[in-house]
Amino acid sequence: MRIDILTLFPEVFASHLNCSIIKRAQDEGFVQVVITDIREFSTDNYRKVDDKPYGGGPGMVIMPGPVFTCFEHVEKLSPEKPKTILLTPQGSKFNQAKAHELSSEKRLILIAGKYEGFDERIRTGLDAEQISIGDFVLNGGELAAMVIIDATIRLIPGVLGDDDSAKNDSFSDGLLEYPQYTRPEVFRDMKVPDILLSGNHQKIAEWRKQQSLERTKKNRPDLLGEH
Ligand code: 6GU
Repeated sequence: MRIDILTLFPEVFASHLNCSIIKRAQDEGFVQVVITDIREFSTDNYRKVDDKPYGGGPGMVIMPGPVFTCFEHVEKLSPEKPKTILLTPQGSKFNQAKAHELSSEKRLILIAGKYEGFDERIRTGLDAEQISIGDFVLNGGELAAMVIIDATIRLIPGVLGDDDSAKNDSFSDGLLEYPQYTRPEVFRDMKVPDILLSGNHQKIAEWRKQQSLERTKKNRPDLLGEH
């Protein structure tokens, strides 16, 4: 998969992309992530990319020119037709199902903007899906883009060493993950549940399912359709 990110803050991506699983996925050729600075496509002497909103009001709005030129430049860098995503708090909410959907794409282009917003023609003129990562406002779409690529890359077959480790994740069956334990058996008077030491795999599977259900009911009743 090729992922292009269009951003006004290219430097914020470096540390995360050079970490653990994402780094390995790139080194092993599962994914190529390319960052492009929208500001490089400003036609203004001062490299300006935003301006005051028509009709008045606070803040600045990202102009369509630099974003369209940047997008058209990046699109031509690879022959695959991309799926384009615009990061915005007005988009539809990202979740694990969407991560699975994106993980099977050959090519993604993610466009991150500032919170005051994009000129509406960026939404309507580019064939982009608008995605939000939750009901809160970030200063820019960069962290949202990182959340989306992190969740997506780990679902590309082969990226996680053990193919099963994504299957047991929270949300993969619509429930939160069950409790996990490792050594020691007793830590500060807190004991590992006997059932996990029993060696009875069927009983363990039933216990885990039950724990998943209880945890989901308590913390996320919305996932069970209970509000
Ligand atoms: Cl995608 N962008 C911004 N600026 N804020 C957000 C978001 C995106 N998702 C949730 N909050």
